Amino acid sequence: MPYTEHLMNPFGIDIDLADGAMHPPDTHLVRRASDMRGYYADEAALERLIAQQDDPLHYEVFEKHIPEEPGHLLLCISKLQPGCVGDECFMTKGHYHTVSGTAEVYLCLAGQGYMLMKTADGRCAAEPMTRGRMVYVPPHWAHRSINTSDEPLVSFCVYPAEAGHNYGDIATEGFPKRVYRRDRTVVMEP
Ligand code: PAN
Ligand code: ZN
Repeated sequence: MPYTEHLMNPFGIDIDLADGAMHPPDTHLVRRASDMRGYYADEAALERLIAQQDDPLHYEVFEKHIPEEPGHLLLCISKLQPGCVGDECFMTKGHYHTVSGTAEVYLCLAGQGYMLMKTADGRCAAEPMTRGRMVYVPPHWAHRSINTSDEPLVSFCVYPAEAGHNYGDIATEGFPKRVYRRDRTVVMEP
């Protein structure tokens, strides 16, 4: 098929670098505290948060519609709220890519935290995230953002369009480390 038959038109979008809003996004994915059952160490603390704060917003992903086909790049804004479940810092679920040999670039626009990464064979790495810092997630590394600050952790993410998201393996395996805030000190354990 000649490429002209499925040619996509170029486009631009505006991104508010301070608050992470994309104008306009095509899809807006919302994760609430109740979507995070099974991810935090202190399950009772998560249930208290859900009950006392009416199931608060946990994180959002703003995306553009781009074909999920090799050659394209998917892009999104990831915005993770500040807070703790017990004393464990708010985090995203985390995932491997379904096509696990696909990488991802995260450019942190606001906030502070970590990109926690692990491989299926047990390696673990944590890269600090702060405004202006880029984190490269190589192929085969599961990845999760963790917010250690008092403001939203906002990142711009780009990855191959065929990557897909595998949440199941991380939901089962977990990550080898957790990040806590105790007396305003950030602690990574074990
Ligand atoms: C990101 C993540 C986003 C939300 O766009 O999807 O930060 O985190 P979870 O997907 O773990 O819920 C990305 O890594 N895309 O591939
Ligand atoms: Zn990813």
